[in-house]
Amino acid sequence: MIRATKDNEYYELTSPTSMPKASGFLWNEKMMIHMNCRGYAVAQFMQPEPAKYSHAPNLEAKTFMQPEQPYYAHHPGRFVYIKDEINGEIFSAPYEPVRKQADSYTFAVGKHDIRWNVVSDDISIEMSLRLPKEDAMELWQVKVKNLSSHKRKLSIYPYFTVGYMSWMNQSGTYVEDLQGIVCSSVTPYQKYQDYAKIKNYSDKTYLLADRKPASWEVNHEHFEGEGGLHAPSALQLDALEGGDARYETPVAVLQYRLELEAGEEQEYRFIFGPAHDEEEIELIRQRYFIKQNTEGLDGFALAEQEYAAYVAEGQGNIQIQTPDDGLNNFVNHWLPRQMYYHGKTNRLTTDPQTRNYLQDNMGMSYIRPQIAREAFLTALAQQHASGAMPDGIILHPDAELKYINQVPHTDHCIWLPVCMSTYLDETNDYSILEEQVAFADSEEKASVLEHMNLAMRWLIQDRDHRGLNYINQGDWCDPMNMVGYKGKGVSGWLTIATAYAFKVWADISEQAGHPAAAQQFREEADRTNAIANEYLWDGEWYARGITDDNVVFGISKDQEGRIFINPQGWALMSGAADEEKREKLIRAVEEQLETPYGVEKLAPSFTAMREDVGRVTQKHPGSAENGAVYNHAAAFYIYALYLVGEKENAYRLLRKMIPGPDADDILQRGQLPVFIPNYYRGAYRQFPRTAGRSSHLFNTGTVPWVYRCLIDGLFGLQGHAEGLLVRPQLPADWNEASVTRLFRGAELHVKMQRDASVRETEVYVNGQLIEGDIIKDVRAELKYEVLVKLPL
Ligand code: CEZ
Repeated sequence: MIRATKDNEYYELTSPTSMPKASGFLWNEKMMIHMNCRGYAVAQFMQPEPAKYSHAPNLEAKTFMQPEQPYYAHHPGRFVYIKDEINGEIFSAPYEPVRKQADSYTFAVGKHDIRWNVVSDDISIEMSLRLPKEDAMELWQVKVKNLSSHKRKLSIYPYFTVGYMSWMNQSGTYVEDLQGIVCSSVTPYQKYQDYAKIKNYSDKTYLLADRKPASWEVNHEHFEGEGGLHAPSALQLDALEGGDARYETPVAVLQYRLELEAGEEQEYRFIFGPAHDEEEIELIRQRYFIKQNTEGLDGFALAEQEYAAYVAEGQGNIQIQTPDDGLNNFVNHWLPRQMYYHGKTNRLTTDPQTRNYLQDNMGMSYIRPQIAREAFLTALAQQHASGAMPDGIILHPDAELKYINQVPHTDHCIWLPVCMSTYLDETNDYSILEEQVAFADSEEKASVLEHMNLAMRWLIQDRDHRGLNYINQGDWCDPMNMVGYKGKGVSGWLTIATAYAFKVWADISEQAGHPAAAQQFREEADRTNAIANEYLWDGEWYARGITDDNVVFGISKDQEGRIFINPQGWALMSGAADEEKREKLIRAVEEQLETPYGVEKLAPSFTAMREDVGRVTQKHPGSAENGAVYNHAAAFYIYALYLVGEKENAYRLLRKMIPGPDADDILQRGQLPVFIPNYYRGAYRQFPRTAGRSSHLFNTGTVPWVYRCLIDGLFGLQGHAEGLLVRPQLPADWNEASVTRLFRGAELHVKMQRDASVRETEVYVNGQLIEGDIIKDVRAELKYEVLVKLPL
């Protein structure tokens, strides 16, 4: 099987399967390559640190959710193989790894569970996934039913991937007492100081079963064998071999044998998750599978109920009925859920970016305003006495600012008034401004009002001689990192956004009884708008910024990145754009940025690095910030359109955020309308084939802005210090719409309809025409019937 060549220059191997890892290696001054007999390679070169150029198709970063996540045969997954014991045929559910076309297949995404129903050869497999409310684990249910008219003999094999856990230590075995598989590892580390941290990690992965399996396999290679994942060798055997993994890649596979009469069904339940040690796994087993309450329900069953209730807490405060069914469904069911996820989890990070934290809590103002309130106080307690906000907000005592939060961005202060205004609209809780809060670098407390004033003043002083705001290594656009790293470059968007922030803060100050401060900030806003118009207006639209070398960019003479969406929308919000500029920039956006899938963030997308702009230009053209339909930015623009009463443009673009209703549109985006992704591919005019494709990344600041667009814009049912402001902006082809609006404890049933007899909007509350457009004195616990007559 192996032999040396005659001249001993080579060793030869004559089978690719007998020693599948048999390998050789080559090196030179700059690189090495480790090449195995089956064609696999690991190569590394120096630049000067070692780097890879042919990459494993795995996640680049463990803590990060990837856009357009690539999937491949060995990608982590949860599957069940089904084998007919009579004829040996196999299929798998949900679909991978066997990829056998089922007779019927349903994938159902719910609010608190995800289900599949797969029927193949008269066997029905129902899989469902739920989570408990608190614990990190997956609760799986698998039902197997014989749909045929005769008895069936089957084996089913839940196959849960564990994968390559650690190069230091990884193993796995079946543990009889636990009735489950336990895989163990040690998170790799180098510094002994890190031991204190890693020793507490949950480095075990387990699969627990409520029913005793006939057999199991924990060794991934033995399971897969030569058959490959679509026909694993272990499934050819009568019984799995009960293997273990000893510094080998583990897997969790169980085997159950079933004899099902015609019509008979069997049910299996599994728990899959991480744990610290076997004691903890034993406690989980007791709690979820063994102990029962007085009604005979175990923890598994109770967790389902508790989790459903938990998700249901994330109801929004509008229920809508409009002529657009797709919109109704999305707004009533999915949008608040996505918003709640952000507000509850802070995107599963211990140091959320400050702007994300504030905007996610802007969304929480509609669902759990108390949580939003606390978040504003938490953020302000980390402000510097200079007024500057940190790049991230620390939410855990052991947390530190990591990754992007080590890169200085200059926009964080503007989000304070912008996001707080929504909280105040919803709650009218101006008492938050009187709360006393310390600083990151000073124990001395100051009121929230003073903190906010400091933040605004910080924005005023962090400017160049022209009065334009520095960008440093980024603003809202994270990867715009090289415009101003030398300390001179400025952000056009941020300058304009500060003007808007001053206006919002002026309104809040006025309302809080500080008219002089309000006046000052209004003047600041006007001054800033004038500066924007002097240095940033390019004739048809606003520039994005001016680099360290004083080059204005995002303008008509640029070949790539000629126009950026953010300065345009925010200039509508800040009032920088007068009537004429408004018309021009809206036209420019429509002509250059609008696509069937929404407005792009910039166009044309950069196809090469622009070193005075930064890594945003290195992202693939049409992906993410480099010219995708970046929904967060699109939502700002739509909000701006509503602010200036551009209701048709606003609705057209708003609708483009949701996949559908046409089948072609859904297929092109490739996503179910159950969340808004952070982007749809853009570069529509450059790469139409891929335009519209969803990133599938559901972490995005888009959602609270969409909610704001609905509340403040489309339905115009915005909170106000005196009550509820009623200013709908329904698109012209809607004759009616109704909204149930929960507001400060009251429930308002609002019916909006076009009426030929009115020339201006009329609002009737419980049958009475009110003066003006504010429903005043809204009382908690009461219900109101509101009729809004809209002119044709
Ligand atoms: O991150 C988001 C940020 O979380 O990008 C937005 C920014 O406003 C959000 O705060 C726009 O730049 O390259 C990068 O660093 C990217 O910027 C990503 O990290 C991006 C991802 O989409 C994560 O959701």
